[in-house]
Amino acid sequence: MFQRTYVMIKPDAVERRLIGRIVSRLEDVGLTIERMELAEVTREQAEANYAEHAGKPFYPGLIEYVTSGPVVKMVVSGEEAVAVVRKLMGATNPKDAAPGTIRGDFGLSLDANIVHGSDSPESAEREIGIFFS
Ligand code: IDP
Ligand code: MG
Repeated sequence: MFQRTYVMIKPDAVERRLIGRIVSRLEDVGLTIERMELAEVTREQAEANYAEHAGKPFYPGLIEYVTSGPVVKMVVSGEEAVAVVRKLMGATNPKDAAPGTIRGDFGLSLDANIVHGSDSPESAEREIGIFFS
């Protein structure tokens, strides 16, 4: 099914000059970058995006981290875009992410794990609304 998903290159990856290589991986499989913007995430946007994790021990640090510097916000589309992006990203913890995935190749830290991608079509529409309103 044709889908849109929300992808975000997190602050550490922007700082490490990884934008081009991450966008290339999305384009390499044939996904379309529909929108793309370098921007700061507001605290309100971060809290809305990660609402499901509110109350967890890592939540304050997660909000702090994602608002710590510029990110790249993207709307990405294509056949099964949500699952395809999740596959390209790899496991949440870069230490568990397979080689060849974005997190597996570029990351080592669970806190700073390079990239965000929506986990369902419903999350995607909600997150696109948060970041592109
Ligand atoms: P996901 O990004 O693969 O969907 P989620 O479980 O939704 O993973 O967690 C959201 C983000 O919160 C992760 O990408 C990671 O940055 C951070 N995170 C998740 N679990 C932990 C943890 O146990 N410690 C620190 N940060 C975490
Ligand atoms: Mg998630």
